[in-house]
Amino acid sequence: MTVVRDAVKAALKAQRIETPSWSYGNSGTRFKVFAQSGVPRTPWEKLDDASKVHEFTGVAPKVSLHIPWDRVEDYAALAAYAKERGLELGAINSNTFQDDDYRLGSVCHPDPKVRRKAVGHLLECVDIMDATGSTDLKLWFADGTNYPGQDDIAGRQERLAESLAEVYARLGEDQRILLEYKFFEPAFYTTDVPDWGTAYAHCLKLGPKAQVVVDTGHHAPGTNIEFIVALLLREGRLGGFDFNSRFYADDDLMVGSADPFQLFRIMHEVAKNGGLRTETNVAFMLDQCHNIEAKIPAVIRSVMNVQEATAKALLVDRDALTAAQAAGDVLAANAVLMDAYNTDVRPLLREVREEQGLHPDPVAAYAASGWQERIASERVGGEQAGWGA
Ligand code: PSV
Ligand code: MN
Ligand code: MN
Repeated sequence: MTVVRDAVKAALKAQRIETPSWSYGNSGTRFKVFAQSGVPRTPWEKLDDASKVHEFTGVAPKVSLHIPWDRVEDYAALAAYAKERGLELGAINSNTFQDDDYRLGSVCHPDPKVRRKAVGHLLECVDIMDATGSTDLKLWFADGTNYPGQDDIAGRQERLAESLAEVYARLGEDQRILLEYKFFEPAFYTTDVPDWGTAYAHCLKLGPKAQVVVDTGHHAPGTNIEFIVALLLREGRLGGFDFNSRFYADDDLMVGSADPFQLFRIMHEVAKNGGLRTETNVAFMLDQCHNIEAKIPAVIRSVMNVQEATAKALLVDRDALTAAQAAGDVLAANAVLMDAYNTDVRPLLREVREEQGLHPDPVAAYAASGWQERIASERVGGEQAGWGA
């Protein structure tokens, strides 16, 4: 039992969770953005906030950037700034959805000039990766159509494939494309990368440096996400996660808040199928917006939620599970999973943190650190970062 516990602790200490720069900025719905005090005004300040999440959790050293929201003159300097704070720059997220030119799409647009502009942006993102040392180019396309007949469905797939191939050819040795899917929004009739199957088909054509990203908020209600995870891992094409919670659509709420059991089921498939091994290179990223709650504590809480689900997944008695499955003992197999899920892993995680020299309660430690008060008083003037900045 101690051996198991030690192995679980070691796996928890080794796990890395990447936080998104946009979770630190102001965000909202199409109805209202509620500005908060102390919100970063620049990518540099977003890194300062991310460093607090890492300081108190010990497992969040990577930060995803979004271009052009995090545009700076000197990306190498931004990477150096991150390094000074114990951070690394993670995935570079492209943005081909905020220009007027993209009304009918970006890489799937019927006009070659618009496709050229979109591909140009993606290539620029790879240049930025060269400067920051980032290995992951995360692509999410808002492309699709609203009305039957609006455009040629297969033709758009062809344009997508051509655009992706050009970007793939530009990747360096250690760089990869993480292709994200979403079943609808902003397009409502067809979406050009609506599901894991479409993303997987494109990745297969591209080659081994293209993998699928599973954003947990991007599925139709009732979709069995853990099945997708198991399948992609088996095929070597699970590049990573964009973790968040949803009740309805792309809600981007804190991961593990709406359905912690689903998160556990996902992490069980990850753990069981080798997804926690460093060499499998699954990026555990958050993709969240904190519209009404305090941002840094929400990111800390989210990291902890992923850790709790991971700990429970690691506690699954695999031998007992395999034996029950082989014996066709449905109830016993299910009970093994439920036992792990119903375990209170918070004491174990407190121990893990103490062994790493951290405060056992990251949320309390952050609250006591005075950082929130400091940024609220110091970050005055200038424009707070938000969606699109
Ligand atoms: C839009 O749906 C989205 O939420 C995608 O999940 C991307 O990962 C994210 O925006 C950042 O571009
Ligand atoms: Mn996402
Ligand atoms: Mn999304």
